Amino acid sequence: MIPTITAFEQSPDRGKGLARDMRVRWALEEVGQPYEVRLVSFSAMKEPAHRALHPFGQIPTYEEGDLVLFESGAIVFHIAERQAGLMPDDANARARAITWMFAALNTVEPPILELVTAKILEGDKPWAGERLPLVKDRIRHRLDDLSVRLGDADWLDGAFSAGDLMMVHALLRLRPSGILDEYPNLAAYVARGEARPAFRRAFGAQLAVFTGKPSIG
Ligand code: GTB
Repeated sequence: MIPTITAFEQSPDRGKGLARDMRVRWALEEVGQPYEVRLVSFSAMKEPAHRALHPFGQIPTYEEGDLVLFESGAIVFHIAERQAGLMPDDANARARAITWMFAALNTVEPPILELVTAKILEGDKPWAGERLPLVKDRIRHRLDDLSVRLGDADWLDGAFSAGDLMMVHALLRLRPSGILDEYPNLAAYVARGEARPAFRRAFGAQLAVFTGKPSIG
């Protein structure tokens, strides 16, 4: 069965792969699962029809027959559980890959999102200048540890997994800040993720929504 996902009709990043449907597209590409995309406007997202799929009125969602999912982490996990390519066969290695998915979403991504909030939503507040360095330091605190753990390995725990997919995508959001480049091994890790053919296909498909023509980014 071909699943359908939802994505921004007009992404604020102009299709540069930062919106979270990118994670789902990338996972589907990694496992070789064709999919369809339904584009939704910001207003349609808040309508009852979309809220029936996503209680918070957001993208991405995932529909496969009777199954409806929201939350990019849950969707990627579902894809990785059912199809080969994103989870190791060994039970303990699978558990560790899942751990890295949670680490990406619960430990590494939150301070990165705080930076986005501090810059974009709160950048004009009188206290923004004082808050920004604190937020950046909280990110560095996480990246210091992540960088040590990754060391000179290609991926976080053996072969590329759904854990790397989530981590690379969370880190991508940091690139404009310059903080990622303070960690050459993490910058190289993200670049390795972006170089994967499945990433390129997913990126091209997301960009094509904005440009109106197929592209591989
Ligand atoms: N925890 C949820 C998940 O992981 O699926 C979060 C989903 C979420 O934040 N969705 C956002 C959304 O629907 C799009 S991805 N926002 C509309 C709304 O809440 O009304 C977040 C996002 C948006 C834009 C960019 N960008 O342009 O750079 C990057 C990421």
